[in-house]
Amino acid sequence: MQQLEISPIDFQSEAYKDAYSRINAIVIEGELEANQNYQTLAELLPDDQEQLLSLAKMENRHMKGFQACGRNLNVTPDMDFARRFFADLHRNFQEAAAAGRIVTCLLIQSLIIECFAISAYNIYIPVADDFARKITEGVVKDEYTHLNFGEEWLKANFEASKAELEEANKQNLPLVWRMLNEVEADAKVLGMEKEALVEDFMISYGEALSNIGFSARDIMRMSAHGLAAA
Ligand code: PL3
Ligand code: FE2
Ligand code: FE2
Repeated sequence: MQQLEISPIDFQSEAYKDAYSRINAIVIEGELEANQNYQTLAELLPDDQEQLLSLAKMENRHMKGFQACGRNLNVTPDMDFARRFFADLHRNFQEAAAAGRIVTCLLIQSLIIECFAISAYNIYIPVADDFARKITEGVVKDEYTHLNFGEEWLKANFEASKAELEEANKQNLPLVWRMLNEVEADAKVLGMEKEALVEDFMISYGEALSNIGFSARDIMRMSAHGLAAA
């Protein structure tokens, strides 16, 4: 028996395609930078080089998948917008890498960016077009393994990393709230609510901090950084 699916989203409307040109670009740029960040981490962590290079390769596949999603909807991603969107987080990662601050690099890429991606992709999947949904479902599975890499490394080095993690969280978490505000209007056009994104992010990020070894009290304090401004 065939079932009729009534979708309120018109994937070919000008409004949808306009919003998609920015969201799609953000995701493509995010995957590209993630690819570069894992290559950098592979240099900083020679013991884990092989694994990190394999994560970098996965990010490259993700980028290609999302480029195909844009093409499928006849949308040209606004890459200039996306580079500006990531500029602060990108600069913080590069400065940390140049100074050999591995803990900060892992917090930015494997915790913050991966949790941001996981929440965005999970919220996107139910409202995506069929083509993009299949791609995104495959991608989000990989992102959990990337988050897990960061969690495991930071857990194994928790006492030595704690102070740097707190400082890196303080510097970078406010950027996430600002970025969420910047995508709020476009995300809504795609059927994604900011409240759902924030909630999902908080859950993933809080769980990650807990797995690494932070107490519930630490997590509350750390997650609230910069939130007041959001
Ligand atoms: C690392 O593996 C991935 C980095 C990507 C970061 C993406 C952040 C996305 C925020 C934008 C919210 C809308 C998502 C729409 C999903 C296609
Ligand atoms: Fe990815
Ligand atoms: Fe990832």
